[in-house]
Amino acid sequence: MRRRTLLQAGAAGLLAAPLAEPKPAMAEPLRFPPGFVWGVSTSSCQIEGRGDRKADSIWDTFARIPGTIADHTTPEITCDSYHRYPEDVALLKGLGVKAYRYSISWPRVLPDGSGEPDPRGLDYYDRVTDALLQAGIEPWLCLFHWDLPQALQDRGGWGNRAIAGWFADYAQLMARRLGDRVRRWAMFNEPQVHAVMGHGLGEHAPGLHGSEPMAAAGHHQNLAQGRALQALRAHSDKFELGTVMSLQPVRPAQNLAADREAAAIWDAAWNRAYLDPLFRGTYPARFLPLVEKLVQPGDMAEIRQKIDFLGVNYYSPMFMRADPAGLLGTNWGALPVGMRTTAMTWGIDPTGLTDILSELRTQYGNPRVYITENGAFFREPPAGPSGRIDDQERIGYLRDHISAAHHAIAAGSNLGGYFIWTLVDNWEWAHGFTATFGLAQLDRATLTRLPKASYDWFARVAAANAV
Ligand code: IFM
Repeated sequence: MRRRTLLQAGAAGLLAAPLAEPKPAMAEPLRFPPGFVWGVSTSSCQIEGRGDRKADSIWDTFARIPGTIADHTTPEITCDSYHRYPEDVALLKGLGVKAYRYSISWPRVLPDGSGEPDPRGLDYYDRVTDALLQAGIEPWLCLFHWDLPQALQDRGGWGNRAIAGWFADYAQLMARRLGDRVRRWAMFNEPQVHAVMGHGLGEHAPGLHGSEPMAAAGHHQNLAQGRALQALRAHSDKFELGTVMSLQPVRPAQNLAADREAAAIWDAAWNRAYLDPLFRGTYPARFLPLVEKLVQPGDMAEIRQKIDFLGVNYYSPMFMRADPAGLLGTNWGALPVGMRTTAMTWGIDPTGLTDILSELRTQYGNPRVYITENGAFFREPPAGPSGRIDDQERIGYLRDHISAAHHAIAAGSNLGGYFIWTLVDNWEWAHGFTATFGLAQLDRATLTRLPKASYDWFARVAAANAV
């Protein structure tokens, strides 16, 4: 069992109260400012399947290692959106959302990571983008959601500083190809998760362990982001450029000096090692010693870029404890007594979202923010006579977080939209298909998409706020 799952599950088992009865869905959805963007997010590796892709990503390689994926599945088929994207677009249209965040599979368009593109990969993203536009849905394109070409991992991956140039070249290729139709570009999705889970704790691809690979992945992603932002800015002044981070309030598991310090270290490694370089051109003091050797003259100026938006992915707060044997002397701690959890054993706390938005407002200059992921996995009842899964717990979770977002706007946050994670149950990384976050269920045998009650509910929220 994985470290995060094990510790939080243990904690939840001992301390957390059983899930409370979900409240009924909002009868009158909250009103958001005109122009507020409602959307849904997905990622290439989790939905596309291989299709006719020639080259592996690091997740293909990782999933072949016995014991890495909970249900021993691989991303070979997932939702087969490579072939079935018209069904996804039809679902989006039925939802009434006006924005869709999806990502490019870097190895699909550049099998070697750099050099010669594969026209089939580029054609695929043309088709998806055109289908979205025809349906009246704005494409929000993310360049990197963890599926690095294996060919680049073989050259050192995020441990090799040269990757910053490879990434900027790849970004330019995509801008040349899709820049006439795509205006919103996110450079990265959750660089901290990729660095920590993939390069520090070994629970995600590429399965590396330790603070050194973690810090190198962090700094080189930051640098790559800075280079790509400059390249895309030079390409077009019409682009809206940003990036997406997983931001989580970090709290001490117990009110002990050692846990308070563990929380501060983890806050630096998880949140501020990505926010501070981008907005301030510095690393936080508690993270700096890890990257000092890697930072070359000029790096921080390249990383500190003006962005048009910050994407915030929010699910839960974190509770940390001191652990001399753990990464950076920290480890996940027990959740507060009575805190409800999702089936991921992640604590449910919508005020964590308002806390994050308030920090961005007060400490980082109140940037334009979009919540680019929020959602939940709960054990679901089987489909009822209507054929719909009645996922009231998900509806309750979404309603409470949308309501927290509404509070943040009232408090002055520059929040412009909210995207749900995710459209259809998909391949949830090391959890395989065992963790389902979709507004629609995936029938794994037929690959049919079956909307759940939350799909209808979210359609009503979007419709009530349509402008
Ligand atoms: O599925 C992931 C997604 O890829 C990144 N953010 C969190 C989601 C749920 O774990």
